[in-house]
Amino acid sequence: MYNIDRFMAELERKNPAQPEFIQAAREVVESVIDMVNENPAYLKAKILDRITEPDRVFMFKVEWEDDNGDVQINKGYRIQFNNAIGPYKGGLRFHPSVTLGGLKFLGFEQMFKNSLTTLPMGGGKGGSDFNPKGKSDNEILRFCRSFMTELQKYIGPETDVPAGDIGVGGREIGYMYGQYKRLRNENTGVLTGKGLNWGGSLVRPEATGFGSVYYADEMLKYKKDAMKGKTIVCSGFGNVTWGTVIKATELGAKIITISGPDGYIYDVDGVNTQEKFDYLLELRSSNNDIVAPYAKKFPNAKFFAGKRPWEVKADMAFPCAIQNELNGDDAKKLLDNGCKYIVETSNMGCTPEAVEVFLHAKIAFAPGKAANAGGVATSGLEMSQNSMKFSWSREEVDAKLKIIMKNIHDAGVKYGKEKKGNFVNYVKGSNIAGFKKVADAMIDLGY
Ligand code: 2IT
Repeated sequence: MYNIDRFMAELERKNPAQPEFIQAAREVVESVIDMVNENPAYLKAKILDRITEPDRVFMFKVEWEDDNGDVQINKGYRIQFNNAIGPYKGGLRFHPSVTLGGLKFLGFEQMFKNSLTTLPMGGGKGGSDFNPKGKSDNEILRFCRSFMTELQKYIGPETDVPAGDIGVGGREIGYMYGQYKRLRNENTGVLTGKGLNWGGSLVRPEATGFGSVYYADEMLKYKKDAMKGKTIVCSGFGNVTWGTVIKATELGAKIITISGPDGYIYDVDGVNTQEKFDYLLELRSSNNDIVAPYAKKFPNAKFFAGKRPWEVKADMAFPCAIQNELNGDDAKKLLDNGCKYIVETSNMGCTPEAVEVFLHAKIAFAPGKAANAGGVATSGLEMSQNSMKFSWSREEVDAKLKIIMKNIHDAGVKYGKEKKGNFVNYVKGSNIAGFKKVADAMIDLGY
């Protein structure tokens, strides 16, 4: 029998100074421990011990030359967490906050998220502490080349398929894919998020945000409610936020905030025109990592320096930026202001205290590993198209994404609906559904 306190103490002892990994693991273990303790096969297999240990971790040096001719040195990582249900799959994050422990949390989450998508993908994650902020296009090119020169030793279309994450978009994927081809002389789906002209899939750039809104739509329908007319506070201003505002606007909701590391924008008119959608992409590709210029461009919008958008009154909240961006006090503020739905679109965007506030208040809370799975699901669809050497239409990919998000939602209801009343604990439900498939596969495969 597993005892949660003993198990977590041992996990912390074995993984010192990795608070985000421990946070992610604790949430999953809390959700599944009763199910594990009731299943002799899981206990015999020591499933919790095995599933919390990554298969392997690569750490490497990335040397590159900046525009002044100076040599720069960064850390590079790839974590192959678990491949029980398919090749390792997950993004690459380029951000100064990247550490081994941070990537282990992301790889761990990715394993269950990928399981939820219903597609055959294992869990992986990687990246670098490289900071794209202020870098020239040539510097980004040289960094990506050097990064891939080492990474290519560990990946492959049937082994491990990286993609983008924070700081890694179409441009970076292009530079890395170019280097992979130069070194290996092969055209394969070794990365996803590729450009449309060189093996990418329609809808992949929008997919994380679209998927999150499709998931939210299912959650609302389940409560006999609808997106139409809802006001939404959203954080971030990158790729994920962009997809979210486009789809939420299409479904008749109004996004009134976006944010950056410098503060947030309150746009009373809504972030709801093609000009504003396009401007988000412009802000991102400027590499300045600030959102303030939005208020200059659209004078009805106001910029609040150094603050987060959770103080603004709205019906729904979509954290779309980074882990632990919404804490317990923010959660209370949202509830005091009448917010009814929280759709965690960033990975582990809410602290455990915030999640506790939402669940205690029996508010509909969609956890990131379920709500944001549309990105990697569409990566999975990109892999399928690459394998077939064929491309689906926008409508075909979008229809598949929609079905996948509905299935992920329904799995959360199946395992998370409380026996009494109508409340669905999507955290517990999604953790159990994601875990079960990986754990059962691990047992089938032996050790
Ligand atoms: O967090 C994520 O799911 C991603 N960054 C997307 C990963 C992928 O392989 O598309």
